[in-house]
Amino acid sequence: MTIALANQLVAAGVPPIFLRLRPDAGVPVLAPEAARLDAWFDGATTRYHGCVRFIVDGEWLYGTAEAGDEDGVQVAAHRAYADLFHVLGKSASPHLLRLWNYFPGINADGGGVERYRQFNAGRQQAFIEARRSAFEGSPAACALGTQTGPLRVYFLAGRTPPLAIENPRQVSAYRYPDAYGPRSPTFSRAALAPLNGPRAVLFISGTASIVGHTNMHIGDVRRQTEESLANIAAVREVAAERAGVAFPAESLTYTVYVRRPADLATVREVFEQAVGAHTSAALEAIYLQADICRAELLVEIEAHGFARTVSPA
Ligand code: 3EB
Repeated sequence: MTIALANQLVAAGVPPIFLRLRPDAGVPVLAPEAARLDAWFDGATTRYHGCVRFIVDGEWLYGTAEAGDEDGVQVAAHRAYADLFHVLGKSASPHLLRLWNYFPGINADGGGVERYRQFNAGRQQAFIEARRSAFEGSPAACALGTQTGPLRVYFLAGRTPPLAIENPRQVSAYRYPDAYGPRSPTFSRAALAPLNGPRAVLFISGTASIVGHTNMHIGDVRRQTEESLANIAAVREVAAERAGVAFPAESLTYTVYVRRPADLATVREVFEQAVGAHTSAALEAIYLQADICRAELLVEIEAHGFARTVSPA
């Protein structure tokens, strides 16, 4: 996929990972091909509730919530999450694994409070009202800034609760101090879910250059990329302990968000050196232009992958 096409897709609100569920295999298959998502959502099985459209296959539920932010992004986030929790509450696949959040002006001022922080307030409130854990056990997620469009929240849920994984190098995001906003972000660093097989799927949340709760290497995109990859390595290691099987860097599928298009070559060089330039991880990674949720951050990397497990995750 070209970067220009990827940019158009994000601007259009299409998520950078396209899930295609195969009821026969019972496992989600992930690929970076936009056409697959379109084909998937074309099916007659699409259902609607409020601002959510979703499909189910007996195992997985995949949906999209869209909310305009005429009344501010806090209200939009609350509406999107309230509606998606309503859908999940009536579903046999109620357990969120992974969310992708996209909305414009993520670092812009929303009337005294940064819009990302307003988003966090609406999101956390909806989790609490739905009696979902807004802290330990939150789903994996990312939150990126688009150029235009409504808030779009894409979500994948399953029949069994995933195992939430944290990063020992980082303060859990749901425990960030309130210097980063009155309501903390609601996500875990990764979610690990068992599949038939026995197999497991690992979703690593958007991962940036944060150690503890502090932004590292301000202005230095090379070192920010290295720090993000060090954080992913730490999450992979915890996931490996929990699953009883390794998740090597080159076995994962990555989406790399770059704030400034001019940084692409540097980010790519660091990333490819880390995973191996000739690996499928390097060849299949997609790079997208997006604003990162803290103004100082220049790059964010997310990943997912599968492993054959010895013992159930
Ligand atoms: C961070 O670690 C960087 O608000 O859902 C990464 C992943 C980030 C998810 C979210 C935010 C989110 O805090 C930003």
